[in-house]
Amino acid sequence: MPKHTESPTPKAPNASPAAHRCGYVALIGRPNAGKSTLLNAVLGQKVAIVTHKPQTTRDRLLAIHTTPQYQMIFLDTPGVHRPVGKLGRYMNEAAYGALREADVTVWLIDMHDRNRADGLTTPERALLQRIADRRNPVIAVLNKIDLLRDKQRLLPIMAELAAHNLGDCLLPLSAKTQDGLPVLLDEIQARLPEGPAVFPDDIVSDKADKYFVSELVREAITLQTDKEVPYKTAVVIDRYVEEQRRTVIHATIFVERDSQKGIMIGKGGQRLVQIGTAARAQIEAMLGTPVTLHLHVNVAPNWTADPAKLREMGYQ
Ligand SMILES: Nc1nc2c(ncn2[C@@H]2O[C@H](COP(=O)(O)OP(=O)(O)OP(=O)(O)O)[C@@H](O)[C@H]2O)c(=O)[nH]1
Ligand SMILES: [Mg+2]
Repeated sequence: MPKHTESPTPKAPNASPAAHRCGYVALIGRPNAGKSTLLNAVLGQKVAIVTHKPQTTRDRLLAIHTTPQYQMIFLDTPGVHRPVGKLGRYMNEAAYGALREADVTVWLIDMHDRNRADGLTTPERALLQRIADRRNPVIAVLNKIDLLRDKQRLLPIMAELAAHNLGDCLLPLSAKTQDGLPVLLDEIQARLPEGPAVFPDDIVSDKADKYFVSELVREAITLQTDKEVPYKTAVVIDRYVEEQRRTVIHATIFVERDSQKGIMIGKGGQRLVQIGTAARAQIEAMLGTPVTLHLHVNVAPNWTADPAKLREMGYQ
């Protein structure tokens, strides 16, 4: 998670050399394709939470990779999926919005998707239509090649993408091992518009520490609960006090039903303690200070279906 997370004010255009490039890069794909893993790999630090479960990312996350030659403003997005309720639609819209905004689209395709026969899956074909409708450059990343024993399996997908005019840049890659990452950065750079940096070079994200804290709690919950619980959970930071040598944080975990609250707390409060311990370790690593983390669990009936409640949970 980034050390510099104050909300940045975009810089006024400056007198960078003409060859300097800057632009928005959307990371788009189905849930679990590896978008957030790729973002963290590019930035060399944990900015986005990652789990093995689909629909981990809930909202658009802006994160910035700056070098002397270029500034890439990445938009990590929720995986495009068949939406359930208002939250699902909100998540898809966040992805489509980033797609519209971006100068370059990086489409991640999960080569380890169990639903794949040959070529693209049916949901990927639906996404292809959306992506192909855009005029901006598209880089198709065939991700998780570290898990792919038979590299021939890349070929039908490459042929299908080429048949839809998306064959300009097809990159087999592993976000996990970072195999192929330098080539990807070169290809993105080549497609960015020329222009000066938009953000100061020490800014990594447009989100404040509080946001990353709530995400790290949600990551711990997603890893330690099952079935529908992670998908019905939101985390809201109630108090955030930076003392001289310690950060004291109070957060409320919202679920939709009493039964989910019971699961979250666990027998004798054990699961909540485990969630708190895991989250605190991550938060301390991010903030670089000791942390006291107080977690409370509350029921907000049907919050994933209610636009006003979604806003209260920070999804707006
Ligand atoms: N083996 C392997 N696993 C990967 C790779 N990239 C991502 N993963 C794993 O795939 C899972 C999903 O990764 P995420 O980065 O959360 O995927 P995402 O596209 O952001 O998913 P959503 O936020 O749900 O849309 C995690 O368990 C990652 O560790 C890869 O290149 N190789
Ligand atoms: Mg993600």
